[in-house]
Amino acid sequence: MNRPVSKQARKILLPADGLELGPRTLIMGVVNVTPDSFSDGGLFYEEAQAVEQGLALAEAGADILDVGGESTRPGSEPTPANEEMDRVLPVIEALARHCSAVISVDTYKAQVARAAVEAGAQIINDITSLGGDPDMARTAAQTKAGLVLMHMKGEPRTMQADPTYGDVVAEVRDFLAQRAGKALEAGVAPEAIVLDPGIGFGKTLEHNLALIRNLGYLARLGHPVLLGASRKSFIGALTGRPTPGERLWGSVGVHVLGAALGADIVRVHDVAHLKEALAVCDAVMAQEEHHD
Ligand code: PMM
Repeated sequence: MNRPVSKQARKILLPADGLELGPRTLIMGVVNVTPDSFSDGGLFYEEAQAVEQGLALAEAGADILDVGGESTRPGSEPTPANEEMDRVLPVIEALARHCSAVISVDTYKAQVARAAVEAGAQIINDITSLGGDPDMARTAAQTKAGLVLMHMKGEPRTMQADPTYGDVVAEVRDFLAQRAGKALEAGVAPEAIVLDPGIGFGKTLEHNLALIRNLGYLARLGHPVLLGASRKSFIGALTGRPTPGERLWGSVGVHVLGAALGADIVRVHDVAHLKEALAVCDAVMAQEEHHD
């Protein structure tokens, strides 16, 4: 395996300093301020609990905290923007004040994204890749926030109803290349864009596995790559763990492998265990590979 192209030293441009990328894989810790997320639904719905959770993840070594106020689990319904802002803005403000991790907001609504950046977020994590709100590309450009573009087929309400692709790896890559082009046209800096294959979003087990195996192929588009596979159901299918909270070891395994295959950032619920696993993985992957 060649050293992944994505692990070269570079920066993601953000409103403040920017985020250094390189051989060390960055960890994005998940802070869901929702009553119904698949993985931790309701656990951190209260503001104080969500802030406490974010601070604990930062303490455990998260580089980024991803704060979300709308569940995107399969079958879920959209949350009104006002309600989403009531959930996420106080949490973002508190985390930005009390810890040094970069804050990202998991939203596809431009209005929520703009308010979140004003509250201290520096990255917009848009699971619709600019498809959910016509104003999102302009908002990302104007705020100068980092922008995660994620692939999803369909929408959360219906996405797991028999997703089909010709060549899933090529289709996801082409989709993300096209959406990155749309962001660039709107004035987003190329160095602000991160690409994510969207594990579990309109994908079968086989689709997810093919996308993870080919993270390096996605990385060759030239943007940093994010992998979010934490506790997802394909891990349950492979390990025989029906409960999301019991999928820790499968999650650690897939993110270590993803890091070796080219992910620059991994989005997870359990930071401490993965931090140690990645320290080992990154040290090995930083070595020269011999070719005879
Ligand atoms: N997965 C979830 C939510 N947001 N954002 C990105 N960029 N990538 C993901 O894979 C992703 C995401 C669903 O998981 P959660 O409900 O446990 O947060």
